Amino acid sequence: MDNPPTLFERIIARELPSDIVYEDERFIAIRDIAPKAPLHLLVIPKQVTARVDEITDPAEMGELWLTAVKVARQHAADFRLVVNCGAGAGQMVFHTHVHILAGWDGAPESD
Ligand code: DGP
Repeated sequence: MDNPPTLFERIIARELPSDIVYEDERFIAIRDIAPKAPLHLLVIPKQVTARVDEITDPAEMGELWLTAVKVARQHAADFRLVVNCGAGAGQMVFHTHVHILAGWDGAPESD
């Protein structure tokens, strides 16, 4: 049986609203609903994997990171890219995505 669509698939299908800042054939980028930085975007592959460690094709992984960098550079000169992989690392939505965090006034507090 097919898995039910993920939250992000429903956003990609426009079944749920979101603030889309970028889209191409293979990726979408949206503003995070609960921003943890002045700029907080999510770059989401349209091809679903639950976790980033399920991506085994180097080209697919490279494209994800290159797209994240491209979208980040459209919004900020300096930025942080974060992927939470697994519930123990804070992942809540099990559809792989890269967080773009930026826009601090000076450097963020390190953690
Ligand atoms: P993670 O914990 O890495 O799985 O990150 C999931 C992120 O998704 C979290 O920062 C909040 C965000 N998020 C959850 N639900 C929605 C939603 O309905 N819309 C948007 N734009 N973001 C969401």
